[in-house]
Amino acid sequence: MHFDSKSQKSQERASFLVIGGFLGAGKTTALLRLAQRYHELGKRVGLITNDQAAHLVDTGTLRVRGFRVEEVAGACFCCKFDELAQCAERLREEERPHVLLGEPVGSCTDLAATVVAPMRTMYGDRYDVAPYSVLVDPARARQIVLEKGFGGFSSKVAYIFLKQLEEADVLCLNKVDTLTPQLRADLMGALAAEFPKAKVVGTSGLTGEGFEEWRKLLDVGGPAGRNIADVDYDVYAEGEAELGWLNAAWEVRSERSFDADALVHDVVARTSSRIRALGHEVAHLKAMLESPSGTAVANFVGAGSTPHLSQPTRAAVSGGLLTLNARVHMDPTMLRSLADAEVAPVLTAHRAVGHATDALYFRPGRPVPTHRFTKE
Ligand SMILES: Nc1nc2c(ncn2[C@@H]2O[C@H](COP(=O)(O)OP(=O)(O)OP(=O)(O)O)[C@@H](O)[C@H]2O)c(=O)[nH]1
Ligand SMILES: [Mg+2]
Repeated sequence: MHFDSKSQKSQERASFLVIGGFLGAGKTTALLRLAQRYHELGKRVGLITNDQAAHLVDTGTLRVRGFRVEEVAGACFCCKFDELAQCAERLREEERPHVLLGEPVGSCTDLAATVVAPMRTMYGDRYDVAPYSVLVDPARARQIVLEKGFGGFSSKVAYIFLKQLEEADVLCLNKVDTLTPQLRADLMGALAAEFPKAKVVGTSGLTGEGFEEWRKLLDVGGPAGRNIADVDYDVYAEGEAELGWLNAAWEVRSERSFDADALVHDVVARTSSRIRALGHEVAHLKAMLESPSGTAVANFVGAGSTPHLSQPTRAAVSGGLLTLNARVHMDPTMLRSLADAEVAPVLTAHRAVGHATDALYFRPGRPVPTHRFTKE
């Protein structure tokens, strides 16, 4: 297709896909797989990430794969709706994407009312807003949906997790590669029974299982953001504020070379092990080392999992920028001190030194959405 004028350019419609779900559910991994699939199908793709603060591992993870990524930082999409709309518009003008994919903050809920429905209603002239997908980590679903527990968090954090499921148009039981057939059937059955308004699909961002079925559901369209949940903003705000947030960065260098993959893995393993030893639940801990030889990323998502190198570089490097993003059920000041104390010996073990460049640590503030659309 040719675009001869700016007006034709701005008439092009794009699909707008919001992929939600709790911290660590696999949103960024899924976004990347979907983006790659759309690219294979000849579609241009734009991505929008979101966090309560700057220095995002997710943005680095996606940019390094060659996609254009815009970032809404400083608050969630719902509280920065106008910025989300501007990012989308910038991508639309500059990249003319067929598909826009947005990843909201994993501790947010009420997104059907505050993001999906406003986008559909206010920008329906330029976007086909797809059904709202929520990814579910099976280990957390087992704890909170099947066993009716709180997943190592408090009842208020579990409340957010359940509200996220309630407002989904499509529920993806993700990471099905980790499940026995019996547990998979039990979880699929429980999700379908407890959230009957949603279509339930089994997916794996690692193997790609279920992604075509899911993508077709998104491409066909249908109701988007119409499952508005009744959300108690006091409980929601208190639940979010129980999570300590840390985005920290270090300039790392070494007289000799070190293994980038082993370094990020060890940062995550050592830090998460210390947090768990103190009795706190990790929602997501991610470490990224950006160097001229590539970007290495490691993650730990709690719920009985083990540290995982999600993006290897297989490179020996002499330095780079190390970024740590931690979302943990603990005091953020303690989290910051703990991270400083645990990262230093890992660097020493790899014969590297680190200079802390930045550290943002806080509890997320009360969500105050720009819009809340509850009716057609
Ligand atoms: N086994 C398995 N692991 C997965 C799958 N999808 C993602 N992961 C892993 O889960 C961890 C978290 O994945 P992310 O994609 O970063 O999760 P997220 O939902 O974007 O996390 P936040 O941005 O912190 O909310 C990483 O270690 C991924 O490699 C999957 O389908 N199967
Ligand atoms: Mg992510």
